[in-house]
Amino acid sequence: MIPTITAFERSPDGGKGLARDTRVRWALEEAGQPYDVRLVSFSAMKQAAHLALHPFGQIPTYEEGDLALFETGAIVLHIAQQHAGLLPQEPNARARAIAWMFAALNTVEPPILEFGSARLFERDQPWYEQRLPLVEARVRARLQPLSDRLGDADWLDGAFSAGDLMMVSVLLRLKPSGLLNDYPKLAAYAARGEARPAYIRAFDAQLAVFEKSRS
Ligand SMILES: N[C@@H](CCC(=O)N[C@@H](CS)C(=O)NCC(=O)O)C(=O)O
Repeated sequence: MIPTITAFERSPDGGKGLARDTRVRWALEEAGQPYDVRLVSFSAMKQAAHLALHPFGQIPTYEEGDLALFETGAIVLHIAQQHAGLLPQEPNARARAIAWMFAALNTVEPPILEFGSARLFERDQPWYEQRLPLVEARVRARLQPLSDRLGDADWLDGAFSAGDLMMVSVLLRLKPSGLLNDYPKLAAYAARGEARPAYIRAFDAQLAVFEKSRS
């Protein structure tokens, strides 16, 4: 059965891959699973039909037969559990890969989101210049240990997994700030993720939606 995901009709990032449908598309591409996309406007996301799929009125969602999911962690985990290639078979290695997914979403992404929001929405505030270094320090407090743990390895724990897919997706949110460049091992790690053919297909597909919305 071909799943259907939702994505922004017109992504606020201009198709730079930051909208979270990109990570779901990437997982589906890694799995070799075709998918359909339903585009939604900001107003449609807050209406009953979409709220039935996503209680917070956001994208992406994932529908497959009787199953409807929201939250990229749950969606990518579901895809990874159903298809080969995103999680190791060996039970302990599989559990560790899932731990990295949680680490990406639960430990690394929150300060990165806070930093991004501060840079985007708080510039006009009188306290912006004072607050930003505090928020940035919280991001750095995650990046340095992550870089130390990665070391010179290509991926976080053996072969590429859904844990790397999620971690790279989260790190890429830092691109506009340039902060990742202070951590060359992480910058190279994120670039390795971006160079994967499945990522490129996912990125191109979400960019094509944005470009079509402008024509
Ligand atoms: N934790 C959620 C976050 C979902 C999320 O923030 N989606 C954004 C797009 S990347 C969205 O729909 N924003 C519009 C809104 O919140 O109104 C996940 O990982 O799926």
